[in-house]
Amino acid sequence: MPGPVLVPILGDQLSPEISSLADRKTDDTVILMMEVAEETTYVRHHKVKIALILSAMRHFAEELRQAGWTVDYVRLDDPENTGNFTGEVSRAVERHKARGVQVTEPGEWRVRQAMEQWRTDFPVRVRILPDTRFVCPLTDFYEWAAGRRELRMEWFYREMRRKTGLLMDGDKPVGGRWNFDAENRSGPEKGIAVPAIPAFEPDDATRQVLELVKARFGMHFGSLDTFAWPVTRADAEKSRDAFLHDRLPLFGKYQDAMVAGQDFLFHAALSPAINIGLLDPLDLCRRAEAEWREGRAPLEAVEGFIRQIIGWREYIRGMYWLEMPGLADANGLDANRSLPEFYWTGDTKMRCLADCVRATREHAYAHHIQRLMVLGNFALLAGLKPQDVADWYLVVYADAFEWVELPNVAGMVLHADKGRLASKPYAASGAYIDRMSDYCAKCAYKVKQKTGPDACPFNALYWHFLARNENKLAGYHRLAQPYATWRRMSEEKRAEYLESADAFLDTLKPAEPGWAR
Ligand code: FAD
Ligand code: DLZ
Ligand code: SF4
Repeated sequence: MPGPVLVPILGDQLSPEISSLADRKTDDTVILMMEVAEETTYVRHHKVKIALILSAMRHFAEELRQAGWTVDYVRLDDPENTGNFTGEVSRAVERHKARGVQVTEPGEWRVRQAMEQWRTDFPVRVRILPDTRFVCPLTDFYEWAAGRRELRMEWFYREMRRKTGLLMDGDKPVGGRWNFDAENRSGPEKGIAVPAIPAFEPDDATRQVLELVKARFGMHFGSLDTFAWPVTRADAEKSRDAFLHDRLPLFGKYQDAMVAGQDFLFHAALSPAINIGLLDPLDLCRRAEAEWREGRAPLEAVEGFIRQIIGWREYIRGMYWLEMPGLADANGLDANRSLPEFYWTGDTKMRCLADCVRATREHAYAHHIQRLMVLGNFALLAGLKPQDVADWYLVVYADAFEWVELPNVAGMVLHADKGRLASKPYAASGAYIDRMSDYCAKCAYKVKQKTGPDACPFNALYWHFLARNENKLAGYHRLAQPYATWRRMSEEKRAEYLESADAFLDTLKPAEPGWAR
């Protein structure tokens, strides 16, 4: 009798519809799930992220067994555990006398390289299948990108709308427009009632994992005290439904707003569940569309939400595979300052940054505009090294996998890819943060003051950034106006900005090595 086919399922492939299982029968297949040291420490992930993934893996193994599959589950503390995917798949091929290995492609370049090696190193046939949980197959993305001078998300997004039929009226967008972003820009309004997001009490399996993480990864960044993420499909679906009913209607309006202490606002907080496979992104979009069709959510909110998923998320994934491996080393603006320590400790007088780091430490989550316009904007303006910044984002967020983290950091935030992804850097002074948040009123710095030790540091850093990158960025059409303003300033004014920024940058204490790797 030939042995079974071995199907390794990775920690972010927790979907019953995963392509590696699509043509398999339960009586001829062994599913392999592996908790391995290399994945838990290739960066020193936030404790919450490790707990989420290991607990979700254990629950998924149970879900598969209930559905009749044979699951071979290797735990982190198994004494025979080799500590990496290759070692564990190799051992399992031997253990089960498998006649072949069938696996869905991984989300990270690093793992893809290892898997390619399996084809030559293992004594059995290895099939690597496309990940069909994405709307746009990579081959289609490469075709879309080929020959285009500019790869803009907006054009790609329209293709995805046509392909899925989401929010379409025949071949026209519903409401006569593709994009309702102009309606989605409110700052925080006093007294807005923000619905709480569902919190899930850890069950026995999760409690065991929390103990394991405390014991083994206690020195990693982050707190486990408020761990409440969904780790099962059923709980992820409860989270999804709560978002669709309670928060989607105001998602668009407050998408760019920031309120101190309100860590989720009207955001979905579903990215961890989507990225590890507990929720299907296209199904989520169809449900969001139904909310609009049934009159329960306005078009601008639903369009904005769907754009994030079939637009940004898919586009980011395509760009990752298109630009790797070079993207990991890109440094188009020659930014070389080390990551300041406050990214890990939150110990800074800048209230916006301190609040974003606090939320990140507590939940392994910060919402998009905090990641982009506070934490990311600071990294851009201060000229932080892209690789330091990318490591930080990969460590601290529960939804962080390199395919989605790196293009957002190197492309969207730091312009390290020289504008392949975004048409201009998202640089902003304190005025933007003041308009979109309630941070500045109680900050130790004065947002309206431009220079000097009491001035909001973002103000002088903004001009410092533009001045030091003038030869690289002055030609950008969308930066013409700020550069014209800079040139109109008196010599003294310009010198005052640059001195003020330099004095602030000199106060930054670099992080000790060892936080991320
Ligand atoms: P919502 O604001 O409610 O958005 C809905 C969904 O849209 C998200 O769940 C997500 O699936 C998708 N989405 C929105 N924006 C993006 C985007 N720019 N790229 C990809 N998907 C998007 N997202 C990750 O999933 N993992 C990451 O590691 C990650 N790193 C980021 C790093 C930086 C510097 C920036 C600026 C953004 C990053 N994002 C990342 C994108 C985005 O910030 C998160 O997806 C979002 O904050 C998740 O929270 P939410 O589910 O409440 O999202
Ligand atoms: C992130 C992560 C962690 C912390 N641990 C594991 C693990 O022990 N086993 C596993 O299969 N996957 C884990 N993951 C997710 C992987 O890092 C992820 O599947 C790869 O990076 C490919 O995207
Ligand atoms: Fe942040 Fe500046 Fe506002 Fe302080 S004043 S919260 S540093 S933007």
